[in-house]
Amino acid sequence: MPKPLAGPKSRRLFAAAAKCIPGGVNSPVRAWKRLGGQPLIITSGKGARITDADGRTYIDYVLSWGPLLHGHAHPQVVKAVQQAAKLGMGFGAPTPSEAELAGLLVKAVPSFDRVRLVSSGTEACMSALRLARAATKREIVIKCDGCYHGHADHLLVAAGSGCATFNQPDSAGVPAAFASLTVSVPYNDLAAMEAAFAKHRGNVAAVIVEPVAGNMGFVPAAEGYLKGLRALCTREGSLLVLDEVMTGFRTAWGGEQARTKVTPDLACFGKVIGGGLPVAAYGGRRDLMEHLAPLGGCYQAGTLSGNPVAVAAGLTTLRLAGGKPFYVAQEKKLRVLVEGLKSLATKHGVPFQAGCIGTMWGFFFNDRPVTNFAIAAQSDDQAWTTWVSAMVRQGINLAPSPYEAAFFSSAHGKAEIVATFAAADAAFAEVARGR
Ligand code: KE4
Repeated sequence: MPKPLAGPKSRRLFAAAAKCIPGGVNSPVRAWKRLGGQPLIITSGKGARITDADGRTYIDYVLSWGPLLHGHAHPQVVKAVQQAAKLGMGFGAPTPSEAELAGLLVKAVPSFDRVRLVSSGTEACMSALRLARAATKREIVIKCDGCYHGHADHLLVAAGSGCATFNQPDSAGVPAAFASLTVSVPYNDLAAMEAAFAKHRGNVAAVIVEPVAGNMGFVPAAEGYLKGLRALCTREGSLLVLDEVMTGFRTAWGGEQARTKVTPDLACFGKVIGGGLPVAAYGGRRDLMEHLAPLGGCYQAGTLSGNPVAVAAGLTTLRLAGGKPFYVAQEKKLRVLVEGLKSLATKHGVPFQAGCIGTMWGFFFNDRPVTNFAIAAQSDDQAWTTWVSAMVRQGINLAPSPYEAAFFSSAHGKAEIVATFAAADAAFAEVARGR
């Protein structure tokens, strides 16, 4: 059995945590089950790097699962949070900053006439679908196998991310009646979507989809797929909901809907718009959003929605990016990393797929392009485990599941890319030896 990836202090701290927290983690995918089940305990981060309890540093491509567009503890983000906190941690009342963030989102996101701030992607997706059902007076929601839209009961159907990691795409505790109104079809398959509409004609409230799937690994929408979904929903009188919790201001300024010019009826954002603190949002056309209380009969609420300290982190993060040029520049750097990894895999004869959009990327140990969850699940698990373990051992932090995406930040530069190549070269060699 290879040496555990976590050092002695991490192991001690994890054992203590497991005495109070189920599985020692506050979110299952952090449990590192596929990497030996003993996660690193992280004590700090700065720029592109994190440090664990044993003082080891790692170039980080998890970036808190996507929020950290500018790396860890960016000085201007930290300063904004400190200044906001000094004015009070929150008031349960409207504040100037939440309206500023809402204004920035409405200006940047093509589908947003109105936006409601919440505290997590789960809340954003759950609320957007409640609104879709209220506005259309229909019940069925169609999602895609391997896409993950948070852990609301009715969305834990054929779900990705941690659900797929633990082979639990449907969760215990969700009554069949709750799940029965959710239909899941393969991603990138318009014929399957058409068939689902035919089966539930007149009762489909919404289709919810990740415009770039990041919870079955990194799987971009196929050419024409999003446009096809848009046309189908328009024809059927259903709402297209883009779950941009991961892609929002990660792949492009304004999200994938800005980059692809496919405008949904509603969209969900999170992660980057909170800059690492709990901010998420859902929004869309004014006529839809005005179904929400206090204007309409669709209820959604939240104690910490629009919290000024969290909003300060999100606003500063978005202002630091500022617009499209930031993503063009970052993608240019990230493409060097991705193409270099592909070249190293080829050098060692290891079947490897990799891609990137904006500052989001991912890879599969597969000999063919991955376009949906079923193909993702056929990837070489042993190769993934060997390679990722070897990368972590050499100081490169990657998601502990093959059903996740990877991320890049403006703090990642040439030094990080060169160090990643050196680690990857040795890791691919280890995979090749084991084949
Ligand atoms: P949260 O409730 O975790 O903030 O967001 C749920 C969510 C919704 N939609 C998409 C596309 C998402 O990726 C997520 C959450 N992403 C996972 C990682 N794939 C969060 C990490 C975790 O669950 O610990």
